[in-house]
Amino acid sequence: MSYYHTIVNAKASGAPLIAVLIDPDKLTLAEVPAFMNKVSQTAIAVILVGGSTVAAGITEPLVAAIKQHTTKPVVLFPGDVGQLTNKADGLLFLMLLSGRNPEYLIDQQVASVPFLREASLEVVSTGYILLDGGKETATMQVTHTTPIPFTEINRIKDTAKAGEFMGNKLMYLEAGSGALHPVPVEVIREVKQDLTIPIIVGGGIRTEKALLDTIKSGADMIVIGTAFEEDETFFEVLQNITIAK
Ligand code: 1GP
Repeated sequence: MSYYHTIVNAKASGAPLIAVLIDPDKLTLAEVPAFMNKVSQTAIAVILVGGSTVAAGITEPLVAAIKQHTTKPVVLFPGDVGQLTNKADGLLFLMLLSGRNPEYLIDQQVASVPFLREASLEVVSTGYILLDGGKETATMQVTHTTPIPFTEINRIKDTAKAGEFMGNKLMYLEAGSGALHPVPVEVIREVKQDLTIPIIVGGGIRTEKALLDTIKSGADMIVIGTAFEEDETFFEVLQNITIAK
């Protein structure tokens, strides 16, 4: 099934998906089998691959290795056009709506077209809103943009709604990789009420409570990266919780 429809179905059913984010800069090829063995024992439904500063050429062999260990959709979450590979199943076609840098609003997207035109990836238009999770992140440094504070709820909502009006099919609320504070429940709830498209939430979710709060607040897909990188026992948290809003 299309990964996009898997997310749409999750929204309809009220049982959000959990996605693991694998950063090609942090997981080596040799570590893939053991890591994917852990993933297979959990309710993780989607595997995202990407990062802000990944060297060209290392994403493709990593995705190929991951695909040897899973039938779950592997979806690119790229920081730039150099991370594209047709070995994956899909692509979050991101626009950095919180920023005002044309490089990440249109230039990278145009540059990707010659590759994507020939590729078989499922490409899904995704608004990407960087929020201030309390820590300077690589995304901020690379994109030269500033995140929106959690307190500016109307600005967050208006940005997300503008993305929906412009045709985004998914909206990603991002507190930043390794954020000190994940996206607050109130922010997710407000955006959720205002949009018809599914909402992805990630950044700084590293405790069971943060995960449960994010589930209850109405996120349709929850992305976790750092928690698994730093402490693989976090996989056990996933085994023990009921994933329903
Ligand atoms: C980052 O939202 C993802 O782009 C995941 O964040 O690494 O903090 O889990 P963490």
